[in-house]
Amino acid sequence: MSFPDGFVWGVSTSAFQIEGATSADGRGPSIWDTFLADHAGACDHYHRYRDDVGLIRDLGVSAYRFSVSWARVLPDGEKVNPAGLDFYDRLVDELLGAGVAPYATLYHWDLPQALEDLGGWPSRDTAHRFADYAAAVHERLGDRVDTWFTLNEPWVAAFLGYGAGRHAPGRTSTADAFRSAHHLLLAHGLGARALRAAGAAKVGTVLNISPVMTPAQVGDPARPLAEEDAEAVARIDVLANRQFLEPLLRGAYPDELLPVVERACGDLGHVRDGDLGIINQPLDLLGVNYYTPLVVQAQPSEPADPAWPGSEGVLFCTVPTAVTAMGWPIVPDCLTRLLRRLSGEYPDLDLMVTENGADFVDVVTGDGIHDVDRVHFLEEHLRAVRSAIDAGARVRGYLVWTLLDNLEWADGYRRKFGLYHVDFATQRRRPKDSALWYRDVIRRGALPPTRPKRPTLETVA
Ligand code: GBH
Repeated sequence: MSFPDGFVWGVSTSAFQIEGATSADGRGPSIWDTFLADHAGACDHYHRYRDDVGLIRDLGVSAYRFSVSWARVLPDGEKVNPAGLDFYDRLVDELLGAGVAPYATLYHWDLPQALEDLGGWPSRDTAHRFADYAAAVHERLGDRVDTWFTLNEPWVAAFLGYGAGRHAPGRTSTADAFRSAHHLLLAHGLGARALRAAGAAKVGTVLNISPVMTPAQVGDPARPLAEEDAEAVARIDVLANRQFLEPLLRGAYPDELLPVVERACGDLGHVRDGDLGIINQPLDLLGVNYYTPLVVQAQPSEPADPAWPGSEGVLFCTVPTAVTAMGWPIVPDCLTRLLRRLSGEYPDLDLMVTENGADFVDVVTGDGIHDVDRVHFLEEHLRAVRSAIDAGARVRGYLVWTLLDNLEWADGYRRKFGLYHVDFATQRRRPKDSALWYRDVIRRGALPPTRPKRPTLETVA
């Protein structure tokens, strides 16, 4: 079970989830500061980044994917705050000193509140502001950062933030969700162009592509579908995946999407001539965040879910597989299928798993943090990546979500995805068994021959 030479092992985080220090050195508020009451401390990474880079180095990873807080760099959305950039300057130097390649994500959901006040993502101007912001960050870090991701999961930002209101800024308009999705894509295109013009070595973006299937297909992918179930699967695949993949990689929206957008928005006026050409920039790398599949079936009486405009008659299903603590079904085989699908449809595209991980309840004892469920989860998903590579998928690396237990957005601090445990009262970090296991995998460049056993009642006592 070894991985190709040059395979990138890494770990991912995002600014809002770990940095804290929300008013330090001139940072302005972001939409997530406004949306969440209890958020100011997070992991205090802003002050502890040196120690945290030590933890990253201890893992032996070759890459660390972090995100830049737009509200540190442009607190009022307009004027660059050099002190905000200083933080990333120090972080990048610390990473390079530790032998870890910095991968910068420019937008992981934390829009400056000042730009939300001017209209946020439903406003076209935000895409142009993003390009200016990208250029400002590149100007400071571009001599040392080679790999740039414009956006993280635009589906979430648009449809949970502006459609379902479950994420910041908490707005509930399907029209605004579709306009946001388009403007996020446009921001990617304008940002990618600005980065490229400034000499960025590698430009990519990150999507949460979700394999879509019926409950029966979870265990049996080849299972033939009833016509109405095939239609339900196709409809959700358009909204979740093709809405983003096709403009980015083919320069066109799927035909099936446009009537849905037109119905929600009244017209297609926000999609202007030339936009798709801007969105369709050459991509050096597509980041894929994978956690769990979307499982659906036809159910005529079902109303549309606000996060899925046009999903009338589609039921989102649970499946009788193992689940994480958040209830997300654990289906590693879907990661293989997803990577193979992408490499099949886009044979020249380099892929990277930019997030994969899980929330579990960890067993904290005096002698360590025991998270055998997470070890098993990671192991099974790495096997799935390996199977995809064997089948010819161009997967260049794998980054675990995430370094530290952190602020899990609307779910707060109770969700634990970290390789390192954080005691939020003291900010003490301790490696979980999964951190030690991952370090061993990286050292070997392969999965160890045996996997750790789940403790029995006897061994626990
Ligand atoms: C990632 O998103 C994020 O990039 C990361 O910041 C986060 O910490 C990590 O996952 C763990 O959650 O029930 O309709 O609200 C994961 C993609 C898509 C998963 C939306 C949760 C909830 C859908 N997410 N999904 S809904």
